[in-house]
Amino acid sequence: MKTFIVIAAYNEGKSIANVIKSLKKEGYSNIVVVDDGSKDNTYEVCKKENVIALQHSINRGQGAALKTGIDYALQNGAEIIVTFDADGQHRADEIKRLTAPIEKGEAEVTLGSRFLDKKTQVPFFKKLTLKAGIIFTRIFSGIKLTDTHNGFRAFSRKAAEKIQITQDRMEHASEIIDEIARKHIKFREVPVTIVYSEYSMAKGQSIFNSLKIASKFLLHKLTR
Ligand SMILES: Nc1nc2c(ncn2[C@@H]2O[C@H](COP(=O)(O)OP(=O)(O)O)[C@@H](O)[C@H]2O)c(=O)[nH]1
Ligand SMILES: [Mg+2]
Repeated sequence: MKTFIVIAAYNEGKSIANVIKSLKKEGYSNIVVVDDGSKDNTYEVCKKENVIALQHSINRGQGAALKTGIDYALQNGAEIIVTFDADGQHRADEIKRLTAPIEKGEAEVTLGSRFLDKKTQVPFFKKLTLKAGIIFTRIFSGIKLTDTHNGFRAFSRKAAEKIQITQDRMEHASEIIDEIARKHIKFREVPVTIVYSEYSMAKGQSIFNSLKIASKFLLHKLTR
């Protein structure tokens, strides 16, 4: 099935080339990188690596960038869309785990979970925030998951058309799960490994930021 890999990238000039190479090595050729107004050379690196490089002229956030990439993939005949991080935290050789259940028609969406097996060593404070996110999602979206803020997912074309991403920044992660619950979209969690490198840890979301993201999502949900 025609699979598109959609990557939102903000100031990832140091890692994006290796991420693209790892995807090509696994045989993926429909790679869409949305450079979200980066201040570094992310866009130039993507051009050089010969992938579909889209660009926001200002920084709008990961949600907005994924929406741009997903819309592009849908317009260009994608049957499966995979969202993948630009900072090297996801593994290209695990994409098949996410796409297989969709290809077999067993799920419309697959969600990567770093807590389904013991392979990922999650740093203590990150684990605390992620576990709080799981409880938060259970309460406010009524959906029981083992990992709610994992950007490694796959959507069937139909699911990607149904799920509306309106939240420009990190709140989109909660919104996607909320949409799955509200629209009764058939999903499955799949074990994935998240790589914690010094680079990705230095750039990743802080606990303070997570609280901000949670309150912004709630405000949106309650005023919808
Ligand atoms: N398009 C876009 N992508 C972003 C932005 N901030 C982060 N990202 C990307 O989103 C992915 C995950 O972000 P990150 O900060 O590492 O989140 P964490 O891994 O959950 O702590 C990475 O690929 C980043 O490049 C942004 O403002 N715009
Ligand atoms: Mg990260």
